[in-house]
Amino acid sequence: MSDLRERVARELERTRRRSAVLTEAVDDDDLVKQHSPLMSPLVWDLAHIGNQEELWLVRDVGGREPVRSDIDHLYDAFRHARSDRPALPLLGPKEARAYVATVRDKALDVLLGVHLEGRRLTERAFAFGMIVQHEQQHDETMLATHQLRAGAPVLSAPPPPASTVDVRGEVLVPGGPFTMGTSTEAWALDNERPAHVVDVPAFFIDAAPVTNAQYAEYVAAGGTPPLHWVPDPGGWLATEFGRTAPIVPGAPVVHVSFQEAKAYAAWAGRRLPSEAEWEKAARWDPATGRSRRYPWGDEDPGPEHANLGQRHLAPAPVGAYPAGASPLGVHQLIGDVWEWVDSDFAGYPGFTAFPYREYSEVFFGPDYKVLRGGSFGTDAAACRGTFRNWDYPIRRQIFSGFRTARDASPAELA
Ligand code: AVJ
Ligand code: FE
Repeated sequence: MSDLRERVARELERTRRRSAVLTEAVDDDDLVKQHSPLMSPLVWDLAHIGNQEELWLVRDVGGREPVRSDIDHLYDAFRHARSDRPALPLLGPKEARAYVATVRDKALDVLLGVHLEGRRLTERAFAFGMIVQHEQQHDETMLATHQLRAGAPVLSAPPPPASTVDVRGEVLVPGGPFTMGTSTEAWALDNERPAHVVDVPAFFIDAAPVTNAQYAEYVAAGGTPPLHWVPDPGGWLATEFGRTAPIVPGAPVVHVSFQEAKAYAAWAGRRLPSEAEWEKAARWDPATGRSRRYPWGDEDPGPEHANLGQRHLAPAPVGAYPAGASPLGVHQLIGDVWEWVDSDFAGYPGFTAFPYREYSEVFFGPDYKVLRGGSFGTDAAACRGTFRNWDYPIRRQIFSGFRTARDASPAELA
């Protein structure tokens, strides 16, 4: 097998192991029931993962006969809202598992036979990379469903690393142009393309995401507690994956809506960064003027760089990832918590929908706000310095936090 073919097969396999963990940790009742009207039953996500793989890899790339064309409509996310999915005649747990396994066998067979080389290499290899990212994104969605599930804990992981450096205050990002988005990142999705130059005036950005301790002050002043916080005479507790424990003061706050993030920033006399500001803080290297793939450089994320991939089931305290900081000293931009930015989800100049409008273009507009950087539940395959996530501004069942920013005054630049 070629290197690319082997790498794709390994990524498909690694990703399927994660889906298995998330769907085998609970019993069949828990798989088919709806844990929140905001989420699909886990068994829907599982069969939807298989159906997307059937549509893109087995039918489109492979040109094979359908495995189950009779169920396409059940797993079309545009056809049925999440709240309506439990009432559909969905595949049961056993059928769903058999279905995704059959589709996977055929997809691997397509992978063996397809010409990855040649003119259509990018398109064909890209379809496999997109399926890996799609499954990982649904795995993160299933992790958020686990977070909403009542009952005894079923998932476990070692605690995140401790803080080893003191990170506080803000960092000045000098004004001037930088390259936003990408035209060269192999697995980047349509909405991350193309690379384009944006002139960003000087601004200050928090060196770390807003912490539980900082956010608790805002709650004491009348702000809304994050989802999953529980009041206790001794302070705030949080229930996470079935375990209730005191909030970790130094860890980034999680499960906050865009609206509350924005209100917090105003209360603190600051504002949220724009999407361009966030990406400049994350990627711009003042020494070369180049935009890096990640804050720490061009290497793929390792466990020393960022809290990604469900290795831990919580954000790590601020100061736990010094090796992941940007050249300007901005920490934990990648991993831990998705960060709300004050920008609507829109196409970059020169945007072209690929492979079709339904992936991102139909979501462009003022209804959705952008989140950047990925969370502890985001896999590295679905997280880049250019990666863009989006959601409604009221949503907080996702692993969402934020950091704040402010304009730099002329006096501060002199
Ligand atoms: C990019 C996370 C907003 O889950 O709605 C999954 C990804 N698109 N299936 C979502 C996605 C189609 C998407 N987000
Ligand atoms: Fe999907």
